[in-house]
Amino acid sequence: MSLQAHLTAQREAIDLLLGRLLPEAENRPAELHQAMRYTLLAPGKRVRPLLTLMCGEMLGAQREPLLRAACAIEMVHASSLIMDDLPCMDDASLRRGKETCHQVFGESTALLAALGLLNRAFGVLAELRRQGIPAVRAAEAVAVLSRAIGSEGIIAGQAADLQAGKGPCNIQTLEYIHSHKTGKLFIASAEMGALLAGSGRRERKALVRFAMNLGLAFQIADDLLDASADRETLGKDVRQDKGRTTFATVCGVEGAAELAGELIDHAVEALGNLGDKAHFLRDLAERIRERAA
Ligand code: GRG
Repeated sequence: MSLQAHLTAQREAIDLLLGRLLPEAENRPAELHQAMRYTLLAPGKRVRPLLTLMCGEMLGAQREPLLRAACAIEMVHASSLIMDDLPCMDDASLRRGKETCHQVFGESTALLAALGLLNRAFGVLAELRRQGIPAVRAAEAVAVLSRAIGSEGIIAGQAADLQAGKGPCNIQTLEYIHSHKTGKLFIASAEMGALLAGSGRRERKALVRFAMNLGLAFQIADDLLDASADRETLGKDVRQDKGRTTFATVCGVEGAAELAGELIDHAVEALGNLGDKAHFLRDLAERIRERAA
């Protein structure tokens, strides 16, 4: 099967289950559930849950619990997008081709929707026991996600980003910000797949290295697109980075693309021992290389 056909089928399965894992839009409090569904079900690329599925399926995880864990990851991502767009953060008006959650539902409902999604993500993981996943493994999945989000994970990256503000920052700080804001959830996505497959340390370590490099390369591509593409194409506000230090401002456009290419090389290297079964992961990495080129 081609990567494209595989991605389309996987995205459909993710979208279907995402819709089923949240309360219906008319369930009380209806506005809150509408807001949660609004951002979660809007057309995103679903890169992180795809990564979970690819890693887990490659290593032999069971389909249903794996798909649920992948959806939990996407819930966290959607939660972070809602919060990131708030006036106290990026103050954005367009996300996933639609008005941002707070613009449609108001700030307080958007904040509650973000919290609701975050909470539901942990619930979905805890409920994996009902899918036959041993309690110890479900608890480990909760721990993996909690570490990725926490004050030494995504939240650390966001705090450092806010602190850096529009002032200059060096490449080390920039790397810290994005390896946390973006990289940590990529890592958790891959680890979750390996964990649900019951993989050993070596495979897990290889996938963590793969995802760490992939996540940073993805962020560089995001920076480059923010500077070059238009709002309609990306479906979100562009030039949000204006005045901010980005990989493109520190390394120049060509230098940033080169750096992304090097990171993709490292990501692919990390898959070395996994052999041919990692072909979808290699293809995904190449897609991200093209995105940054
Ligand atoms: C609640 C987890 C959580 C965190 C709170 C607001 C915040 C702290 C962190 C912001 C994290 C963030 C939004 C990082 C940006 C990552 C990024 C590259 C987003 C764009 O991802 P895409 O391109 O978007 O995959 P789609 O819409 O396709 O899913």
